[in-house]
Amino acid sequence: MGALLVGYGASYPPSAVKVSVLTIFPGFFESPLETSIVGRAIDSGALSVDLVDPRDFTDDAHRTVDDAPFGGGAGMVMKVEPLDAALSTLPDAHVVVLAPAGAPLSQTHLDRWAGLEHVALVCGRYEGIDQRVADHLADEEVSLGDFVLAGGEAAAVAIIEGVARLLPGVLGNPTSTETESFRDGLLEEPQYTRPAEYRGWAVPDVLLSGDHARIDAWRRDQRLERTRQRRPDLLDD
Ligand code: JET
Repeated sequence: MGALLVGYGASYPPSAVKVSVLTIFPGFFESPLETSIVGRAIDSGALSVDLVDPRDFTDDAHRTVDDAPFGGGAGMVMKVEPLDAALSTLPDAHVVVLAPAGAPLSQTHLDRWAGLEHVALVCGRYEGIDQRVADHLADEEVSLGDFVLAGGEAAAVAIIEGVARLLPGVLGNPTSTETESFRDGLLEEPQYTRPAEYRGWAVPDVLLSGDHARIDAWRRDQRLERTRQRRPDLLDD
């Protein structure tokens, strides 16, 4: 029996995550789901992605998913009924709304979602989604950062990729996700490859020295120094 565990570490069967994406633009996801890490995660069975179009949950001839905001104002708001009907088909999913007003997304969210069986990502378009979706149908509301996209789809792709690379067997080197930026709260050190000099731009000498103790010490110092310079907020706690 023990031999069956080879390659899976301590967990068997390996955990698989299903991500359902609620989007009125399912075509947006075609290339991202076929490419690189995400494509391999899907091919290997570690990840499945299911695209759910709220228009398929409308009951009018025009398949209406948006309407004018109560109280007036510019633009349109995504209606609650099609999103509620679509989410009703995913009763066990952990529901995440993508919106600029959400909590800032962090590696901690991705780590947590990579351990769930089913996550639903709700993509808003137009000026936003009726607030009752986030208030009554969602488990959390997250934002990629302090900027506004035309819709949640690009944020959903970022999240799918961030989750996919955490799933067992998806990345070649399993220790690299443990040593990288944010895992221990520091930025990564800079990396270089050949040539050792290009247009007069030299690679730091220490990296060519072959002295691994000095190289490790330099890397630790670089990580601390860049974090101090670029992201002092990461050192605050
Ligand atoms: C976003 C996500 O812009 C982002 O997401 C798309 C978006 C744009 C405008 C409104 C919107 O509404 C969602 C909502 O939920 C209650 O109103 C979503 C930027 N960072 N991360």
